[in-house]
Amino acid sequence: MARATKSSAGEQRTAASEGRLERLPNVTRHNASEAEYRDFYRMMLVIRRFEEKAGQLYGMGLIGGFCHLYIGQEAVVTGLQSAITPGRDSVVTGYRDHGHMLACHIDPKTIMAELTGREAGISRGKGGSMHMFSVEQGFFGGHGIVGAQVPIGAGLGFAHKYKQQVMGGEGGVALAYFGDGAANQGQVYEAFNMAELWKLPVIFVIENNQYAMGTSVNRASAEDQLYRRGESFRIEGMQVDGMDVLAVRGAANMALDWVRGGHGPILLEMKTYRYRGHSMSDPAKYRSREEVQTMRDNRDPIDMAKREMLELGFADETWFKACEKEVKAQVAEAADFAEQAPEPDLSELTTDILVGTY
Ligand SMILES: Cc1ncc(C[n+]2csc(CCOP(=O)(O)OP(=O)(O)O)c2C)c(N)n1
Ligand SMILES: [Mg+2]
Repeated sequence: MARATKSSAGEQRTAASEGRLERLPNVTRHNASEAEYRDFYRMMLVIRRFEEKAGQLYGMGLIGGFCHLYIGQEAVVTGLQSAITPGRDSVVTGYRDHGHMLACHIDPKTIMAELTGREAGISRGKGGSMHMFSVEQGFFGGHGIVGAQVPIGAGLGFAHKYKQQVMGGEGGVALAYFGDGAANQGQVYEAFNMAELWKLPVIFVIENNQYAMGTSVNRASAEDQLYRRGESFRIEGMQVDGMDVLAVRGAANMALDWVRGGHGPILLEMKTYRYRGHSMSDPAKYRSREEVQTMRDNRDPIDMAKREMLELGFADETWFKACEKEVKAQVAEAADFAEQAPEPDLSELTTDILVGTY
């Protein structure tokens, strides 16, 4: 049923008469070609193997500070970012950011070198896992403050709209990713309000991996159907199987049509799961091993894609073996580079630092 809303003049308007969605649409899975599906598979595998290697380097003491791995969530960034244009559209996320960068086609060598604190790293070795940036590829971080990236995402959306409308540029769309825990942060809702009021081209993506550190979403959220969190700002939401790369890409297609059509922001709740602890130092006592194993066995995004590709005849075992070999070699090359690259010179301690005086 159409939702009735009140205009400022008081007369009844319907969602349809305002050009708004009549109801939450069902997500149509993307009808991938063989080449697309192979690319999606390869990207998910690059992220998985990169993160496993990062975990190993952390264990060897080569990575210091915090390190939050993305293993299990690969289908989310792969499906979404395959639909955007790096450099024209923009991406912003929290601290679990390696996968987002890889899906922005940023060189794995510069990401791994950043993790190991080397000068060749994308933040010259001074940002580490949580603080990376690439204006060229439209990647705006990498943020350690939970939820802080959401207003930044609204700001990016504002910049896209401004550049298009005032400067005659091509426009673009901002993807602002945040977690189920971050979805309870106050600033998220200030950003929602402005984004809808100004009809900004922003796709808000909640990566609901079921936990915020050790707290499950049901324990922390009064409304745990997170796709509904935009309702009081009139932001439409869709809930998506975030373990199914074609469902994610299908949602991305619909969301991009919506925001590029000038309707303002949209909210996507990606139901996903992280296999590893919150960060490398998390003993993960808040959930059972069986819970994680069941997800791995039944809902793994990479295994599910492989099964479907085999069924469709899009690839055979020989192709999967060759893909594995190629991806492992790429990740090994990134790790070797990161281990061998020099650390920043001591003089770098005082560069790119904002010093305030009072
Ligand atoms: C403002 C703020 N509060 C608390 C923290 C500590 N903290 C870091 S990550 C995190 C959990 C966030 O969980 P979620 O948003 O679900 O993202 P996920 O780690 O699952 O990707 C918390 C509370 C922080 N970094 N910033
Ligand atoms: Mg979470």
